[in-house]
Amino acid sequence: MKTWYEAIESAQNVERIEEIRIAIFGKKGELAEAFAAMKNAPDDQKASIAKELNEHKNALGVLLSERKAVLQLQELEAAMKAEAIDVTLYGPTPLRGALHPVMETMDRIVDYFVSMNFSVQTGPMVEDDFHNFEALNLPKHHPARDMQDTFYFNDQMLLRTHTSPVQIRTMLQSKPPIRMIAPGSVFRRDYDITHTPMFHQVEGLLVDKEGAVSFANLKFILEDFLKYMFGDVNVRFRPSFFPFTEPSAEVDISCIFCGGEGCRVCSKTGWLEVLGCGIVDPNVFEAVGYKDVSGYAFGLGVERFAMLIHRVGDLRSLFEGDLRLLEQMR
Ligand code: 2NL
Repeated sequence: MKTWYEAIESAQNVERIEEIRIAIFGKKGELAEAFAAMKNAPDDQKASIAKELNEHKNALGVLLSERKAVLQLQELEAAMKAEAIDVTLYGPTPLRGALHPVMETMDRIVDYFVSMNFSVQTGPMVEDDFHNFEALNLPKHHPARDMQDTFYFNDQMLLRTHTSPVQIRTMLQSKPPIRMIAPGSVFRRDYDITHTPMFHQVEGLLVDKEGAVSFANLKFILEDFLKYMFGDVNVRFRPSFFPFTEPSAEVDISCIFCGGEGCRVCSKTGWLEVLGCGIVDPNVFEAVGYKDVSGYAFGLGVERFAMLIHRVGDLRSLFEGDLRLLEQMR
């Protein structure tokens, strides 16, 4: 009986405790046998043997359950350790989307003009001859219509070649004063290194009373805008021509790649052309029935701005959806 105490103390798992319990307390266990053997003992010793056996029975019972509890706890802890999940481990990095650089640039352009109290207008991409050409001082057989290779559906309907028809629609629908921009996609039959058949424009238009709008007003807002977009650059206005403005100008910024020293990007000129503008031609106002007004207008290509801001060399890389490029834009 005495050796069981040591056996219980040195048992290493619950299974072993159970074996020991059966060996002691089972039907054919050591206690049952010892009690059975008692009947062969002399009568005067029976009481003391029974007392001793009962003491062992109680003590071993307590010891067994105590040791079992300790081993159960140990086994539970071992199992929990083995099955534990480290919630601090990094999982696979989820793929995150991002705004396309062209849209991000467009948003930034729009933000500037919204801050200057310009409203944002949109219009249809499928336009008619009047809104896209006729009203913009581009009558039939005007050479500028050849310059703008147009996607025609028939002799009246076409994909807009610029966002100017939005300004025409806005002028037809409301009265001056007008302060608006028209951001959106436009379409031309061009596809080479520097042209895609669809690209994005933001055009601006301001109209007020006769004599209220000057070229100086236009110069101020465009200079301020270009410094907002490109930082501390120089801005210059070069005389140019557009059918819908007179006088007209093209606007350059000092080259952001060489600081104006002259490099490959600016063709050694030190300047980058970024937009076109001018004082709205009276023929445009006549086409929309506006009298005694003056106004300025401008237009820019968003892809060109995005390429300069992100220093992307090839226009096509903006359209190929190459993740190596897009991932750098986050
Ligand atoms: C460019 C030049 C320009 C306009 C667009 C315009 C619109 C109306 C009346 C007068 Cl409704 N003008 N738009 C004027 C000057 C230049 O765009 O280089 N765009 C990419």
